[in-house]
Amino acid sequence: MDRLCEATLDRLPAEVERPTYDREAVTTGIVHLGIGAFHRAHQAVYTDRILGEDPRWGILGVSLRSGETRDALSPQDGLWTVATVDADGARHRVVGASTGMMVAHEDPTGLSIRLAQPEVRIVSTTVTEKGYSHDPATGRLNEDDPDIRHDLVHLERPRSTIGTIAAGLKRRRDARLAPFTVLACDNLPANGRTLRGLVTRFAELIDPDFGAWVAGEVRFPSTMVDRIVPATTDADRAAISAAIGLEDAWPIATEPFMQWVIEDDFSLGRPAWDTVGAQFVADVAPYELMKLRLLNGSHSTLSYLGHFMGHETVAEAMAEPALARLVADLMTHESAPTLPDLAGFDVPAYCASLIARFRNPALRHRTWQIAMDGSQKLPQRLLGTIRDRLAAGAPIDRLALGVAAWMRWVTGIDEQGRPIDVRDPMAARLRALADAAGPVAERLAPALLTVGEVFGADLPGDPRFTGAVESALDRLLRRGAKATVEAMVAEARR
Ligand code: CS2
Repeated sequence: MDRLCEATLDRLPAEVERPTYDREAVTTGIVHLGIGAFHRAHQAVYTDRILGEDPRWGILGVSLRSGETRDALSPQDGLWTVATVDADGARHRVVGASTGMMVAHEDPTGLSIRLAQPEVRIVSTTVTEKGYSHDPATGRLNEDDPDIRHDLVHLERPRSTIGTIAAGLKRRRDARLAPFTVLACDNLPANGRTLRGLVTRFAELIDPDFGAWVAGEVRFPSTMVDRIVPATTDADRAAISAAIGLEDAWPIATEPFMQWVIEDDFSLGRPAWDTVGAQFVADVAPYELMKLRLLNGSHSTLSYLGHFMGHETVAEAMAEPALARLVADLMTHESAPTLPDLAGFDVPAYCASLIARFRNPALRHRTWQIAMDGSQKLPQRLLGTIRDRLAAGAPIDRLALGVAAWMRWVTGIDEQGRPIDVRDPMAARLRALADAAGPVAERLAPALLTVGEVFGADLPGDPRFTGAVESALDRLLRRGAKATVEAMVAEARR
């Protein structure tokens, strides 16, 4: 089978969407850090849709870790397929928004020089929650992070996301060029404000005047991003290549739904993403809370519990009646009441749409993938909701069960005594705490609650929280996830 590339584009079946603009005319207006599947199925698709009208916004994609994406897409002239799949079948779009790819650690200096080029007006990020060298509980820069410490001394060849952004900004400042806008596109609370704080603090540590310039001159709009994009499997590659009649080594299978809400705060302009489905607003916060708490908080809870029940995918977990009920009740009775009033927004309908999205039978979204990096996810997905519920004197039983399920997860042993491949920046530390405590809730919960980077100082001191988590963990350890969930759902029905 021939490879997808510029020369074979005209052999695509008529029903496959492809770039209708002249890719040769596209210039690089955006440098994106973190060219994983989510970015290539989300921001790159929105951007691909506007390049015919405005070719200034091509994307230079930067991998911060490995060269596999660059190596897979270079033979394809930076083209990839996004397959939108659901019960009705699959629709395909070949995306051409890439103007090139770099691997940061191969040429960190070259990358910062690239960021300083005047045509680059936006630097965006999808580096996942663990890519910000921050303390998840406070959002503050982790100044002990090895890459941060390296970059503070060797800013000419940065390793971290924060250092890379700061290096590009410093080159622009030194060259008296206006700064690019920094556009955070990760699932962090107030992601733009959080990233502004991190880059400003880093810059201050380099030079207080540089820090003041970043704080005063650089724009960091916040965004809410949403599209469920599972890691691509070999089965996806085979199905998508067969559907388009060409080999695509690096395609993506995703859901039909996509949403992007962006604060309209750009110093050097921005693509007209609102003409292709994105929304520009003055304040993203309500949209972000809604999404992080209703979608992501439910995702994490059902993934830990579902995995313990033996379900490999979200759709399989949602086929478990008691778990589906628990997730719906978590959204409706514990998370939704903490949301600010979004004028005219139909929260019950949104929750119903989330349940339908989770049930998508065509998406093999692994519970193990969502369970990853829980130490970086829990604060914005469950703990913020818990704080608001406690402040309102409201129950947190289902939220606490989600926290307890994470605690069981980080022990690294499942209900059959088999090892769990726990991926988390704090995995070793969490495992050591769990091993020292042993599989007894009254010791295990307090041990894990000592991790201040996750739980902060307030929650471990609140007996309503510690009691609810310890009780839920005890039930999980003694009775297992399935019996615990079924009992909680039955109690709620009485
Ligand atoms: C998921 C998210 O992997 C995870 O943690 O909860 O990637 C989720 O699929 C997206 O936020 C949906 O927009």
